[in-house]
Amino acid sequence: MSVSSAAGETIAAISTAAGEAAIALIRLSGEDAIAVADKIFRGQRPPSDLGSHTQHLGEIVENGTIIDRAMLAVHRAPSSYTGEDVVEISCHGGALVTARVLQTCLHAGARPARPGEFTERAYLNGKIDLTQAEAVIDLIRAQTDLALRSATEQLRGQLGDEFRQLRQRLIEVIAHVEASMDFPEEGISPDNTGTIRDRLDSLQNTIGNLIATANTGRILRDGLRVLIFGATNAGKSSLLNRMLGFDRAIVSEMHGTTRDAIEEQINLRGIALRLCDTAGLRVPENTVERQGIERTLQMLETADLRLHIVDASTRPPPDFMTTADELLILNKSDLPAHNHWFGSDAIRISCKTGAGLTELADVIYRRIGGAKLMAESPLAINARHREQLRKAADAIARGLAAIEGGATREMFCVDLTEALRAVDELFGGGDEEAVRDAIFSQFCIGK
Ligand SMILES: Nc1nc2c(ncn2[C@@H]2O[C@H](COP(=O)(O)OP(=O)(O)OP(=O)(O)O)[C@@H](O)[C@H]2O)c(=O)[nH]1
Ligand SMILES: [Mg+2]
Repeated sequence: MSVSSAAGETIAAISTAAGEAAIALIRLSGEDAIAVADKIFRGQRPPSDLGSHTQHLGEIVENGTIIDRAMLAVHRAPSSYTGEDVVEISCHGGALVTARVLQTCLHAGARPARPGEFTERAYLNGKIDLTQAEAVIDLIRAQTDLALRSATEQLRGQLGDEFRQLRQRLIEVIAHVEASMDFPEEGISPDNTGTIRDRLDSLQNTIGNLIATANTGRILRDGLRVLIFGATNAGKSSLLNRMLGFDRAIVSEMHGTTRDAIEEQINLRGIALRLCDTAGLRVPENTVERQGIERTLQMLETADLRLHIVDASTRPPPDFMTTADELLILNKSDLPAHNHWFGSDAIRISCKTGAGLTELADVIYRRIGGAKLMAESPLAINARHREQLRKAADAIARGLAAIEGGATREMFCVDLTEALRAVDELFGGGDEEAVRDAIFSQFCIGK
């Protein structure tokens, strides 16, 4: 695996979040990490004398001035997160003191790290593969137990292992065909055709199963988009506030209160929901309201689940309609229901009293297949993986068609090599730089 030309440079960053805290962590990585530490750390022994994976108390000093008392840990290459010499300084977590410690590192020869550069180096030095690097982002961003479990499994390399097995099987098929390539312009012998077809079918099956986890992966990483919509004054904003547990959206008896979509994330029994309140649907009274309503209609098309809220104490508007793919919710059950709703088996709630809200959560959980999501293997691919797997599947499909069409072995191998390239890119092979930039730019500085 190639090591970037910048890897020799020693980088430094504050790895903990900005703001006041008990401690902050400043990290150094690179050839001169320990030399930089020698210049700025005053302890019983200089960092260059300290054993790997040990931690020592001392002072961070610049030009004879003590900046902070701090703990310093040395992790020598290659047994470190990045695979390079790494020094970690745990200092007091004030914004100014942390910035000063970092500055001291920079004055002593380090340069500021780019977002994700520590993890990028771990990848470049072969400590982790790309799927594990992606798992680091997922882990940091995880909002639910399920997302956390999935990211942890991926970080352990489970998803990478699945991809590696796929790669191995593909290589075996290619090797099998190439072994009989004395006359590449010839077709594949009938003896071989059946075996190869079976193996490729089985590979397509595995790829199909992996691609099928993409939706779960999206839900884990981004949350399910749940849209609250309906006529004005139905209680949409009241429902958002109830489900969030605090007053996020303005509620009023005035029709057309909400003008813009308001999105908040909630955790429904381990599943992240991106709950969105929208502008109420009616004939708009002005351009602002029209825009709001247009936005609601657009969002309705992409939502994973639509919650259609109605005020059950009133007659529905003449153009009222509901479809089976949305969840009809009769709000204001604390008030006498209008005749129209008699006999309706839609779920009844009251955002005023809280009645029916637990049942609503049950219904939503069932609708989104919550139990199945929670029980599934936590391994789920992301959009980039899906793209690569699709490319591989398409190339294999072309290969299969080529066999049926009596193509030459050489032509057949071109398709399979293309499939292999797509699988390799899952780990970071192929168009390295572009893929890497896309992944590591999502990180925070210091990771
Ligand atoms: N009695 C009763 N009133 C409710 C209930 N839920 C909401 N309301 C009232 O209904 C009115 C409208 O509530 P909102 O939550 O602002 O309704 P909305 O659907 O967001 O309305 P727009 O933003 O205008 O589309 C407010 O006066 C709420 O207090 C309920 O369960 N019972
Ligand atoms: Mg509203």
